[in-house]
Amino acid sequence: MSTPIGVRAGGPGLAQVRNLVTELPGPKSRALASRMGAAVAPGLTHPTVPVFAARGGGGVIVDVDGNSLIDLASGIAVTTVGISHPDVVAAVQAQVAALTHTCFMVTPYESYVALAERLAAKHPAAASGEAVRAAFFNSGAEAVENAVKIARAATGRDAVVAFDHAFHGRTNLTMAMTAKAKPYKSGFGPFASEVYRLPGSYPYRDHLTGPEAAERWIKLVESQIGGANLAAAVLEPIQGEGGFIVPAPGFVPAVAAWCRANGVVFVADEIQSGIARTGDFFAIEHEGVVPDLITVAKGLAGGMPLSGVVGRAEVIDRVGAGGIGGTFGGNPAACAAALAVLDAVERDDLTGRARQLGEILHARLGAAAAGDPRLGEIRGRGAMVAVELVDAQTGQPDPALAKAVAGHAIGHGVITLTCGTYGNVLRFLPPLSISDELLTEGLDVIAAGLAATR
Ligand code: PLZ
Repeated sequence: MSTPIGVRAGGPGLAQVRNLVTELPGPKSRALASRMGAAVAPGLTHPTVPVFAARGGGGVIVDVDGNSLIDLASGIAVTTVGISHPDVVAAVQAQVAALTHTCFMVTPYESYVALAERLAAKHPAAASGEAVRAAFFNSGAEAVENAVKIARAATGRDAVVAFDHAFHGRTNLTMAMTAKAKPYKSGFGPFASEVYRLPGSYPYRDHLTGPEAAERWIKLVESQIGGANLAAAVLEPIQGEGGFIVPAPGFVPAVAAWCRANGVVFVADEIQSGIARTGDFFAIEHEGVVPDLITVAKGLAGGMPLSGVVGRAEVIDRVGAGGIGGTFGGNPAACAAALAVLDAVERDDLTGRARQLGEILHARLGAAAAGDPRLGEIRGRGAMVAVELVDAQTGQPDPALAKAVAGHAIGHGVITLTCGTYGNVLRFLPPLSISDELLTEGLDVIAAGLAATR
């Protein structure tokens, strides 16, 4: 089993192979699942086959029974550099030994500042010499909340527009911005006001070109919200939970241009798509668009909780001292981890690696789709790829098939995720440290699962 050139697999001592020594879940996982059932809130999403993790690294998770599973989920795009990447582990260990916490707003420390500098340099606005600044928080939802606060303060306007199929989090404001009622919103209202939702671009289902979808969106904004009332448009450049929807070419640039012309803050929510995942550092780079604000989280700190807003100083500087922040935001250990992640991304060319993995994903899934009309569309960029599963006759979404294939996969030691408004999308977010062989083996299991359900 080879490790990709230049990529450190992480998880020292873990063989990068799938190796099943018990049925899945094994006896220890079953015992833990029963304790989980008694002690943990059932309102959390829980896997249909709960396999409890003990160790991990590279593309492998070793469970409590000693099974080695192939990781095609990265804990929802978090362990992009691999679980327990050695540089992340070393950086965190050194940082917690020196400083666990001071609160950046009480006694600042260098790692926070260094991370802000590094991320600012990666914001597309920095390329034209514009000043860019950053602020750090703990979760993705918190980053989105703060982006909206910044946009409202900067514009003096209230309205926020989000898109069909969007996911922005589970806090009150971000629930309002999230599209899907069940399980995310039903029973949890009332929601934050002045949040509007409009259709974006979903070429597989709306059959519109990018400019057509943008024209529809602009007309709706102008007639239903009013450009002068709109503080921010918040868009995932590739929608995550919503189904890995890649907008039609031209849609995002047209929306961004309209925002710029109308004084609306354009926010790219890169919480799932950012940090080298799509073959660029930010997915928005592919669109050639300079967003005002970018939200980051997930892959940023290699598994440590950290999120942030990175954006044009002209916008961010409009919030007065004390207006944003939080006790734990930008914790020293999380910032140290993120600096190690950025080093690994640059040193190991992880954007290039994401593109290589994307080629394997598209090739293997494309082969599975040949002669199988249930694979309606394979889409995504870099190592953020999904297949939308549909009924072969009607073309209607087939969530049962997605569930069956994901169930087959976990039963055979491959961890995947489903997503999509209709629950019919199988998504792949492998760690960028996975070997070609391990990814291919995982995708062979998916192909076998598809064949078994035919
Ligand atoms: N914005 C684009 O993808 C998190 C969580 C799924 P938090 N999505 C995965 C789930 O069931 O909770 C996400 C995202 C985008 C915001 C968020 C929210 O990030 O760190 O979960 O708050």
